[in-house]
Amino acid sequence: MCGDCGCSGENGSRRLAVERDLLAANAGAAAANRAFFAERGILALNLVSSPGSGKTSILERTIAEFAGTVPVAVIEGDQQTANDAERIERAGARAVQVNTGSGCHLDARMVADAVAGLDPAPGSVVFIENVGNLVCPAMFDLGEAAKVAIVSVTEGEDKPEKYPYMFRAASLCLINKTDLLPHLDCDPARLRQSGLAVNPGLEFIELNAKTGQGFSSWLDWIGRERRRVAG
Ligand SMILES: Nc1nc2c(ncn2[C@@H]2O[C@H](COP(=O)(O)OP(=O)(O)OP(=O)(O)O)[C@@H](O)[C@H]2O)c(=O)[nH]1
Ligand SMILES: [Mg+2]
Repeated sequence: MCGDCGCSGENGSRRLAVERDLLAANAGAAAANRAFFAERGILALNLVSSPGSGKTSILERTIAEFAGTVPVAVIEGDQQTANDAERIERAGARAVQVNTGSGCHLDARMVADAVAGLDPAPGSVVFIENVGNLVCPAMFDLGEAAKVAIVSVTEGEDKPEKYPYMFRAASLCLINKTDLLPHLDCDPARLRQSGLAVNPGLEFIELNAKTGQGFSSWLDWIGRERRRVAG
């Protein structure tokens, strides 16, 4: 069970009350974040996945593809280290690292603080790389326009059905590391079926951050979402 986020939900009425208060406070902060992004025409995307599925690698390549055309800022969530924020800055975008310590997810207040530091430009894209965890980040609205779930082909085809809350909360699923498919038994079609079983509206893009295959579809998806938030 989660040590500190209160997202488990089955340990008696006191725990349920704490959990309710926590999620209510988070919902207020998330609504304020969403209003901030909407006023400025900013697209905020919350990238969620298990550890190591390739969130930062996808962001590094996305930043390179957008260089000079789309302003990008990144909020990096990890329990410890500034490794990912340093990678993002080397890739050419501004980044703020949030260390959650024993915490297993970002919450909306952490994002509000990080956004205040970043002061993202109107019309920009703000990527929020959540802590690698397929459970708790599903419960926390950060004020994003959409959650993007990333699953790599090395993780197995049944992840969506095993972690349904995450894949239900997501609008898009990026199937990453497709360059490794020749070495694996994974069938991306079965992975899609697993995702659709828990979320019939889920969209999918197969890509890999190694060679960039599939990135044009991902960049098109972001472009579509940017036009949507711009009204
Ligand atoms: N072959 C291959 N390796 C990849 C791909 N994407 C990422 N990797 C590798 O996977 C490992 C983890 O990548 P990261 O981008 O750090 O993953 P992450 O999801 O940001 O990890 P955390 O932030 O620790 O949860 C690294 O060794 C990457 O080089 C890919 O498309 N193909
Ligand atoms: Mg990372």
